[in-house]
Amino acid sequence: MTIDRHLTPADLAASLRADVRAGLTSTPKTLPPKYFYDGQGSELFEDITRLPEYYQTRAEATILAERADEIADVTKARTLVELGSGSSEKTHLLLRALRRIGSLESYVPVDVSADAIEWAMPGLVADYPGLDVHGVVADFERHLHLLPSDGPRLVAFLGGTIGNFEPEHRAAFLASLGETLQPGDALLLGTDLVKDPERLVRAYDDTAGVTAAFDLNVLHVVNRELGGTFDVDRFEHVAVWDAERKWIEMRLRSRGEQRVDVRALDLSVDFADGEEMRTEVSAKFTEPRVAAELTGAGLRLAHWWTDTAGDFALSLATA
Ligand code: AVJ
Repeated sequence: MTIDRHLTPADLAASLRADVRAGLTSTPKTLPPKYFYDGQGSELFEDITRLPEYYQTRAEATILAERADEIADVTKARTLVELGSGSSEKTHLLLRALRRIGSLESYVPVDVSADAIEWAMPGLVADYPGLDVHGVVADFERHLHLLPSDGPRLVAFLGGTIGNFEPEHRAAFLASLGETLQPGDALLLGTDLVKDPERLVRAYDDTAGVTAAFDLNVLHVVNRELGGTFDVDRFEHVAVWDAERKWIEMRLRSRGEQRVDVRALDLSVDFADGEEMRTEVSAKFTEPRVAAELTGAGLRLAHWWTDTAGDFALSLATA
């Protein structure tokens, strides 16, 4: 069990400062979704995954349960690299299937959070005797070339998180994956699919208000980490479907005119009454679009699997 660290706490603090400054001084104002996930935000996200309106996590788990053996047979992966949190039941489905066919030697969870990796590793080592668990603390948008390369590798990027990237950013990320993957390696990608806009909006604006609390939590993060003075009660959660760009946007709308200071940035920003700050985009896909974007990155869509309702897809792409 080893951990490579390509990001220090100081690096993370510096990106938070730069991102919050850039976002709050741009028009319209934005905050990047990656800062949702402090301890409280991660718990709220877990709660989201159990909401009746939020079908994605269940749909992806169903597909994976049905397809894990096939994925193992097709990839015969020696190394499973997982981009993003690596402690979920979905990871276990893949690990079990790859162990069953005897190909798997190492599991590489990659996350920006050292805590997330350190927390998950001992349990994985205990559950899979002999498996080399090799954590990597890294920004997988920048450090892909530093990942262990014992092939064949299966790189899993699940949960639909790729939907949080804006198009240019997503293209750059896929291109760098395309360059990193060697012949024989594969990418397993989870994407949420275009569907009835009303269902999509409900998935991001649930009746219990959990998603609203998750969205507002980013203001607590800025207050705590950067000495912000956001009055969280004076913002409200909004979810909007952008039919042209095919994405859900989460926003925080200012209730009334207000000034917010961010002391660590020496910054004051004014919000107009009703002004909306964008906190997340979550893009929704179709098969042709995923196929085209993979092709554009030098990858080939080899398998496309959905749940019966056609809500969510897992793609297996080869280098
Ligand atoms: C974890 C990024 C896939 O976009 O659906 C859930 C995050 N935001 N509810 C998503 C999220 C609001 C989620 N991802």
